[in-house]
Amino acid sequence: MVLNLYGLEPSPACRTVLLTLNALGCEFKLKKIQLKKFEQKTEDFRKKNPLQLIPVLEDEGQYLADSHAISAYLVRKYAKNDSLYPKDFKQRALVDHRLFFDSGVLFASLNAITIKVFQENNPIIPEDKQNDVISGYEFLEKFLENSNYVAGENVTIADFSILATVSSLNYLVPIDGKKFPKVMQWMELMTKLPYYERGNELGLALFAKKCEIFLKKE
Ligand SMILES: N[C@@H](CCC(=O)N[C@@H](CS)C(=O)NCC(=O)O)C(=O)O
Repeated sequence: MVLNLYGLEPSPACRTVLLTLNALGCEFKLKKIQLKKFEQKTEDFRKKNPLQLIPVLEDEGQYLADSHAISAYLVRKYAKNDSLYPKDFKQRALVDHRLFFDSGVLFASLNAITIKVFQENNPIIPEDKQNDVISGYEFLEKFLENSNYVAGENVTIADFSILATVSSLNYLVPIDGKKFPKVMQWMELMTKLPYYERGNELGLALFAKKCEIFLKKE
């Protein structure tokens, strides 16, 4: 069964799903949705995701949206074991906490900046928006105080989503390695994953290039 992923590699939310798909070894086709051509705003795409955002996964004729929800679904349906999204209630509660932290805090702070920089074409990142990002880094540093990964001693989909977001944020509000050594260590650890290149690195390089172009305008 070939899955279709509607999205684009530079998009952090799409990279979360790319990490999950590659970690699971799922066969999939990337159906590119060009945001700069507003392909997510078409009537056809609205039928796939009423929120008109990428990524969207198509599996057996069903369309699923939101990178966190898609990743959880993929593990439940296709993983050989539950390590990426544990079935144990307490472990899962921790993973869910980190996923919601990404969605509600980290990704929200990224989105607030990318709207300004990419959509409004404004190269100046307001201080309050930078502070929101730094406060997100502070929480993440705390989460990593006593564990190698963001939700314990094993890699989970929470690492995928937070990595996709934070590695992108790093190009907009650089992470201070002296203040956030655990965050830096964890990011380095994540680059060792065998599916890191296909899941995050390639798309992140495109995202970095985009940041360079838009921020250079100052
Ligand atoms: N919570 C959603 C966020 C999705 C999202 O904001 N996607 C961005 C790309 S990273 C998008 O589609 N932006 C297009 C737009 O705002 O029109 C998820 O995790 O999938």
